[in-house]
Amino acid sequence: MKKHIALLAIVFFMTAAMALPPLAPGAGAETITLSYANFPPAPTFPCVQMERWKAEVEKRTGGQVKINTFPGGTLLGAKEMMDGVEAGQADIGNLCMAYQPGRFLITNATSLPLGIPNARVGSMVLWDLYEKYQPEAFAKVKVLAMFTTAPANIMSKVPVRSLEDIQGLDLRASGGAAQILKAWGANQVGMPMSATPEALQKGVVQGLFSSLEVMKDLKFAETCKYVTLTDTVIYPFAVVMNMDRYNALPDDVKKVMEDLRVEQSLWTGEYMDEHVEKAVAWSKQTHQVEFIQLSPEEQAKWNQRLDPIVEQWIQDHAAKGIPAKAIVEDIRALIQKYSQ
Ligand code: 3IO
Repeated sequence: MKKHIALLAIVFFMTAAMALPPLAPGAGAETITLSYANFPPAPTFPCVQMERWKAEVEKRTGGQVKINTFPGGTLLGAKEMMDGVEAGQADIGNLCMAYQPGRFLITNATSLPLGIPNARVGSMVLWDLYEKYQPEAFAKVKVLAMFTTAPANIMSKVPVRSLEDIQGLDLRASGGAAQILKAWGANQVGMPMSATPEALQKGVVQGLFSSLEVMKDLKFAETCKYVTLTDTVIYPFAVVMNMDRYNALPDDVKKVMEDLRVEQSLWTGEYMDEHVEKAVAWSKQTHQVEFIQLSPEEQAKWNQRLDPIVEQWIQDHAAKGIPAKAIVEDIRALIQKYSQ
């Protein structure tokens, strides 16, 4: 009998606690619920950073804002992000700019072979470039964060030790990274990361060109037993919010999101860099993946193939009325600034 009363008391107090309104700031205000769409599976870095942002926003608004996250393309797919957020199908979305290369012309310049050394530097360079040029492509949304991957390397089922080995090899990449694969002579196959596990499984591609943390997060180390280290280009990402939905937020909530923009971008870059290191160690230990380091002479041959890319990009984009030369110079200067 005593036991029952104790149990009833516990249930009563738990129910009462759950029914209590969240504490300040914004205590008493109605809860604002926002949806956040993402395209790859939950263990990958875009979703890890999404959960971190959700937790920070919920904490800093004292529970006034609740974020419902949708990983794995369950709300919007990889190429639907920008249109879907603009149309309000999701309140917030995480997108990879490489999947619509013709849409994000200015910010995609960060995926030219200009030597971004890591994701931390890449993310800060991308953020500053966005702030300076305020690209038209993002005019209809509120940008909540921008970050990049670590530089891309070749993950493959067959060893790639020389330029000869990569000729005609079916490798997956997107955007700026895809241009690099073409220049090296691979048969470049374009698709988002979210489609890559199946393409590898079915043998549609023999490997991919991206940052190495996916060796662990998407278990590519099980099929790709070789990595050729090239540390070539990054993939740029953005987190965007529906503009009307953002404008309708109370000022204190806007401030929380505003304050998080650079912090979240930096957090994600640093998380990525640390996670790549862990994934490399894990791939060697758990799956005996061979990491191939090109000789300096071989590396020089690979780099030589990339020489025309930046000049060509400047020509093509200047013809479209974009200050292409200034953008490339800015990226070079920002890399210097953030590498110190
Ligand atoms: C990426 C995209 C989704 C999940 C994990 C990821 N790691 C690196 C990328 C970059 C990218 O978008 C791509 O397609 O290689």
